[in-house]
Amino acid sequence: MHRRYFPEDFIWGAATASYQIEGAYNEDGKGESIWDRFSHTPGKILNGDTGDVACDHYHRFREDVKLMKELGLDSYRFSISWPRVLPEGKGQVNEKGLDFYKQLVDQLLKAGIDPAITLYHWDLPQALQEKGGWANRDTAKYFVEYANLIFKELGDVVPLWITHNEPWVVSFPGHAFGEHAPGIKNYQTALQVAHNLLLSHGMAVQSFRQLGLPGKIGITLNLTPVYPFSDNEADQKACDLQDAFINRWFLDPIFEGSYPEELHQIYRKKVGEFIIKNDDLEIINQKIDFLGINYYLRLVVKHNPDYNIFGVETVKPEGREYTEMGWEVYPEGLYDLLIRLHKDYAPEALYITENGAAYQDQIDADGRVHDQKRIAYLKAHLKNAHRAIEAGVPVKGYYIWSLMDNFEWAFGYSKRFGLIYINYDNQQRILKDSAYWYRTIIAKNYIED
Ligand code: GBH
Repeated sequence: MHRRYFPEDFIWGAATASYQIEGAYNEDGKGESIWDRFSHTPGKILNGDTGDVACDHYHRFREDVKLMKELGLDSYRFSISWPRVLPEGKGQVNEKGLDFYKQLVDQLLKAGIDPAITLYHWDLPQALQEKGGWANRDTAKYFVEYANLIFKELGDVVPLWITHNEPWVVSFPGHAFGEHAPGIKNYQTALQVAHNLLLSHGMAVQSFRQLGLPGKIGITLNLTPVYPFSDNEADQKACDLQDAFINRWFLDPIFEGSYPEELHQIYRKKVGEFIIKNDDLEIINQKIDFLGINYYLRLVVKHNPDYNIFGVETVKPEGREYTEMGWEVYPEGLYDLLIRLHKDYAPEALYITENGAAYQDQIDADGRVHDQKRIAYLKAHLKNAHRAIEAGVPVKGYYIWSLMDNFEWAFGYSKRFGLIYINYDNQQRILKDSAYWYRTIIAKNYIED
């Protein structure tokens, strides 16, 4: 047995997002979000599920913080519901909504857990969607006003700030594929949305710097390493395009102040232009303190001219293990990704802000949830994060997705990612075996392999 020790100051965490756990969707003055609207639209979510109640975390956060403490978490990553604090998206502040987050932060600090706040994890105020949502450049301005409000309220005590979670998902599943709120299917809109999201990120970082706050600020991207199905030229080209689409379209502007030119050309030809104003790319290209990475799977792709605008088809390698989401378990991809990011972009620090897996969990006769597959998944990924650290990549922390089972977007409650099992009939929380396992890892600060 080989012990892989993590750095002394390594951050062990778990993550959630407001719409996925809070519930209380219309309480205490909260405004409607695009996810309220979307989930209340018949046919959009599996089984007609909604986040109306979810894990009822809004009412049970004290109990939940106790569980986090039991696990020994160093940090808890959660998001703020913009319409809970600004029901109209701008203007009038809902003090009760703000108060919820102040109390949550207070509880966390008392428990010795560092809050890590995501400002936007997809629940845009519906009132702003009525004005065009993220396709409207003004939304970037309102986002910064909202961010400033939160910075001023919590900036003294919160050490880690994430402007956006996965702008790729907001842009494409949300505005090109219609699978996520607001359910738009327009590729050109999606490109404008991606740009405005990036712009709002850059503007929020500028604001954060101006306020001179003590914490660190960055952004979280869903990054998926892409591998070619074969080494023939067409497949390699397909691989490169897919990588530009999902990874570099966001990494390049943030770290280099430019969009990948080859893909931009294709978009110009096949989709149309989106509006980039004078110094937008300079604004997007702000120095960030860290890059947040959400890693779940890899993609294997091949060239297929009939497939999509890039002529790229995703294939599922045979004989591999897949999670309940149908995502390939490929822990080595995390190592490859970290090495690549360090080499190509060299962020000052990296946090794995999400990693985890959905499996079909059940409560056994002994009242416990024996989620061995999840433990194996997490352990294998931690091993690869550790290999990257050994190779010199500044990985500073690791957050499991998710602290608890929750509303898995278009899949509703059918997919369970949690360390903590939620019985949605009675809101009972049950620590899965993976939660006990994680507790020992945190306490020891090493894994064995
Ligand atoms: C994250 O999204 C979210 O941040 C979180 O809220 C969510 O609950 C969690 O993960 C689990 O889904 O689409 O087949 O081409 C992850 C979204 C999923 C986006 C995989 C990229 C690439 C594979 N990512 N996807 S595919």
